[in-house]
This record gives sequence, C-alpha cells and structure tokens, in this order.
Amino acid sequence: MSEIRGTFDARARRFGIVAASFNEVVVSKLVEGALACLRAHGIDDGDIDVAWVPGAFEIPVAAARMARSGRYDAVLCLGAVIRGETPHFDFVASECARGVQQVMLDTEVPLAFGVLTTETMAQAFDRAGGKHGNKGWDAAMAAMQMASVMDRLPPKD
Ligand code: INI
Repeated sequence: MSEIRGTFDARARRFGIVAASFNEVVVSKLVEGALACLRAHGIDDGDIDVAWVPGAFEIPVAAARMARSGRYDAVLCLGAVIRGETPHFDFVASECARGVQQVMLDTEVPLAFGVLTTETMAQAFDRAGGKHGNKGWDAAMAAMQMASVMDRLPPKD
C-alpha cells in the first residue's frame, strides 16, 4: 500500500489569489488571512499574485486564466456572498461554486474555495478573522496541501 499525503512545505511554490471586491471589507480580511498563512509557510510575496475582480460571479473566469497560465501551483478563490434580502445571492453563490469546481476539473490545477456564503454580515466577519477563524487562512492551507498532493499523484498520460 502506498499512502499519498500532502505536506505544507510550500517554499518555492507560486500561488495565485482571486479576490472579489464585493463586500471588500470582509474579503480583505480573507486575503490578509491567506497571505499570513502563505508567509508563515515560507512563501515569498514575490511568489504570490492577487487579482481583484468585481464580485464572486467573476471569480471563475479569472481563476481559469490564472490556472491555465501554468504559473501557479494552486489558486485561491476568496469572496463573500451575503444573502441579505436578495435572491441574487443564490445565483451568485451557486454559479461561483460551480464555476470554480469546473475550472479545477478542466485544468487540474488545484483551486481552493474560500468564498463565504452567509446569511448576515456578522456571520461573514465571524469567518474572516473572527470567532470561527479565517477561511482565507484555511483556503491557503488547502491550496498548499493540494499542490503537494498533485505533485505526488501519478502524472497525466
Ligand atoms: N457578489 C459578491 O461577491 N457577493 C455578494 O453578496 C453579491 N450579491 O449579493 O449580490 C455579489 N453580487 C455581484 C456579482 O458577483 C457580480 O459581480 C455582478 O452581478 C456583476 O456581474
């Protein structure tokens, strides 16, 4: 039996971040969390690119461009979709998630899904450096782990 587990030794890796400006007051905290995590694992700022897009709906296309560039070991997708009063929420949240998953499967570049989907702004802050941690940090952990796992899996044919 061989067991494949990713490591978090990510030095010399490159990461892309796609961040949605909508609800930027929350998303900037996710970006801070992600950057803190990557730096804590030895990654230089020069090996991280952050692209801001208008909203979560636009995350997949920018993530696709980053993934296809061949420049990144993984791409982090960060956003905050907050229900409020609008049915728009369901379309934005589900299309973002669907698009990110599709890009990941199409490109085989790991994409970390750090897009909050909450009922309220308070719940979003709780997950962006508040009492429920920082999902940006968690997305960075997932990105490093997946970059390592993909290296250890058999190559494409
Ligand atoms: N985009 C978000 O990132 N979060 C939201 O909560 C949100 N809501 O609620 O509308 C949102 N909408 C904008 C959307 O992502 C697109 O940018 C917009 O529709 C233009 O294409």
